[in-house]
Amino acid sequence: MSILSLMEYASEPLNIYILTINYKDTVAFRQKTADFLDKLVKRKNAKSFVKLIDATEIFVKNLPKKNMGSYFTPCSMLRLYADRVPELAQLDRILYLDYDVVCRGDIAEFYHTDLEGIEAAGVLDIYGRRFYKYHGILKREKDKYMVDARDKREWSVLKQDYMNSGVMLFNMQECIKTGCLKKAVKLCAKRWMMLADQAALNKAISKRKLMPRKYNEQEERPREDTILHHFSNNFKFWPYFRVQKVKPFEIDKIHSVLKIYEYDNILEEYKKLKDNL
Ligand SMILES: [Mn+2]
Repeated sequence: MSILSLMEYASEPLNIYILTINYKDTVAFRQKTADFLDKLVKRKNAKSFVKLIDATEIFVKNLPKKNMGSYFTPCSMLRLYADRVPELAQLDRILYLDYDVVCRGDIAEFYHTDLEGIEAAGVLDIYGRRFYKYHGILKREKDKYMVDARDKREWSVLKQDYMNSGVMLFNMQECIKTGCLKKAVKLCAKRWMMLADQAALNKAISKRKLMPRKYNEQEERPREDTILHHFSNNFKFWPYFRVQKVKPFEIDKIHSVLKIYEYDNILEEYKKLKDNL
């Protein structure tokens, strides 16, 4: 779904890397599927590609030990290993996207945002912005490294900087220079954290750029200007507390629970291709 939606709006070739591992009971992403997707994106733009990278070896050597039993799959940690994958480490920038992110506009402007002296650009986390007050009113050392590029300051009364890790634009060379991803992996090995990869990234990255909300909308429904819609888990407090999970490829739930119909074209296409995946 993510790739189909990206193809729909991309104004430039898409160089897509899928990281996977073959570890214990995680189901590895299949080469056959990657090959199929590669052909698919090339049909739209011959310069596009989808490449599968097996990071098992790198992962096993640096297990995020204290966070292995958490309810997120170990695959959610793979973004932290990008700097150890030679093919990725040589790139200037990487836009990391969760598999539950759907695109509804051109991401070129976001992708090309100025990252001079920045480790990563991202959007505030919908829950973190409420629950985690990293700075509060006190000015901390970290503030001087933060760049706020949001057109409106929708989510900030206090200085908030807790970013959602589902959409993150990494300046690879800066990340390698500061070692922030390695720091994040170390944190995951040392102690358990509820949102492991996200908490670790927020701790490890200090030179950050806050981007407008439209690049990672985490509410159930997208807004008019939303470019990347993230189907992250929503906490529901009424009438009883529960975690509502709807993923973009769950066609029936998208209709019945979220009552969203705008992705129907892409969903139709997805249905047709699904058997090849
Ligand atoms: Mn997600």
